[in-house]
Amino acid sequence: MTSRHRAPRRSGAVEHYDVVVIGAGVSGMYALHHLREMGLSVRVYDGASDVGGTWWYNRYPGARVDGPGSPFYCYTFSEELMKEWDWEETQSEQSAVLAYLEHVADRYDLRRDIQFETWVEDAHYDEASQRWTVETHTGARAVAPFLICAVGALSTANMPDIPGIHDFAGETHHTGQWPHEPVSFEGKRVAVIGTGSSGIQAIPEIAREAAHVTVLQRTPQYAFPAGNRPITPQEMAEARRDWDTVRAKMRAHPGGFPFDTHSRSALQDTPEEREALYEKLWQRGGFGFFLNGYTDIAISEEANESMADFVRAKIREVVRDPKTADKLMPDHFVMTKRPILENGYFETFNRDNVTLVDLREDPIERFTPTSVVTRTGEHPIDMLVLATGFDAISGSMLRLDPKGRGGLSLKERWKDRFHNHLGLMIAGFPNLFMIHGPGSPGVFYNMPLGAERQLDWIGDLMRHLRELGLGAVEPTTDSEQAWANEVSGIANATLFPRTDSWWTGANIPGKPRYFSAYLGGSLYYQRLADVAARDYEGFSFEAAQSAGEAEAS
Ligand code: N01
Repeated sequence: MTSRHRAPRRSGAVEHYDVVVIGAGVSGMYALHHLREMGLSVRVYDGASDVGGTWWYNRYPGARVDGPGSPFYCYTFSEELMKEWDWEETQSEQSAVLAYLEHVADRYDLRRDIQFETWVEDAHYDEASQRWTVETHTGARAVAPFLICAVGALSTANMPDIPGIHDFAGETHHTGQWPHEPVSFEGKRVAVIGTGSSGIQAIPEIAREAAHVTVLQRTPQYAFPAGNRPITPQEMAEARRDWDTVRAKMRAHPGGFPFDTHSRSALQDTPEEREALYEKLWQRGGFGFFLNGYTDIAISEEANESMADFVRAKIREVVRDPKTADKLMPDHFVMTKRPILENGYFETFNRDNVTLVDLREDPIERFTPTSVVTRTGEHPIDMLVLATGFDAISGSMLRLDPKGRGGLSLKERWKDRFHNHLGLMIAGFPNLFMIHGPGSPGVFYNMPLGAERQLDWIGDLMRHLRELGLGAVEPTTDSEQAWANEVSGIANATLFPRTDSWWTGANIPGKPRYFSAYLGGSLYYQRLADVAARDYEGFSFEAAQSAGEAEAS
């Protein structure tokens, strides 16, 4: 593990590496950089034609960071990288995040080890050689002891199965597979299905250009002002001034951002005090409601109701037509679907070229080549935008469907539940690692930082194996059960599992319905450190089948 940037071995058409990584998004890029720095030979495959993953695919109009945002949605492993990249807005546009990732790829010369436009069709483990073989759509094969699945928590598009949808003759675009050529809405009648983060970002942009927009809404949503604004040079300087302290603060914070945490319950305040705080956070915009608000919004029904009432009143203030405002009233626990940041979404319903259809009262019956037909009538359209989200968290792993010991398929293993330990490994699938998979904090944490921290831990485990002459590691089923209990125990103490959402898998028909993310925030990384300190308690190891061969791999 000391030689730098080890070259792969080739035998016939098969290439041999130390590690194969699937995915060249935020996580796969860091996997390549980190493991290559450890001296390992790494091959990355990605179906896209360049780096970026989710930021490469999601280029629909209005796409921006809709979390706490810049300048802290970034890699933290290099102070130089932090110092040389200027972020311009707090909620960076998709193109700005992609430009940053392209810069990272250039700076660390990542592309030389990434094979683009290459779809991995199969991955299977061979117990005798303790190796994974991946096969790509071109028929090429690569063999490696370690397989890292950086396949994205939000990358397998959810395509609704609606009668006649394939007969629709106009352009159809899913927000997560948006074309690279410009899409013109000018003079067109556009229907949008879906009012999650993507729909709520895209709809105001589409409405500015289109002749007419029909918004087909299944669940009304709470959305908060994005509060996007330029980042001043002084703020960038402040973020960089004492990077070690900022980085330490990010690592200590439950969500991975360098902000102070608060510990005040909504129920400790009077209704007037609550209202004053909500109003202040509303005016400020951004993720303040969740980072600087009350701590019990996702725990106490009463606290939750106080915030939900406030947001509903705000929607009513903005939307002029009371009937439209009624349809826009969310009725689930606020925060228990992914909070959304908006830029003029509710105002859009005051335009005379926008119609809202409430699918709960007026469901879609079918598509024709030129229209969408709901129970109460027909809406002629020229274009269909599917903002229908993703088979999230577990979906991309299941699409890959790796085969572990004895040819066991992941689809079979995960039929009823996404069994895993620490959100990283699966019993029966030795040496396979997931990034941001089920059982990890994933989408509840600053994702670039979360990927770094998971991959640093994985790198340490690989080093441990090599140092002790071990060839394979996997969790025990007992440790998987204990982890499942821990993940569910935390989630069940909150209101999150009580709402249908992509967090609970309820958006995908037939998917196991339970809350699979670890909600303990940065405690997760303490758990990882503790497991490593206790000689990887909960994992079983196998000796390398032959020390010589393991070293040669
Ligand atoms: O997907 P969603 P998304 N018929 O699942 C509706 C991240 N993100 O792409 O709520 C009718 O949230 C569905 O209805 P319902 C962010 O974490 C990040 O918007 O299931 N409607 C819902 O309204 C986000 O949470 C950024 O009842 C159907 C919508 O489609 C996550 O990605 C930007 C339907 C899907 O909403 C996913 O967001 C955007 C059907 N058959 C997203 N099927 C940035 O940071 C689904 N729906 C840049």
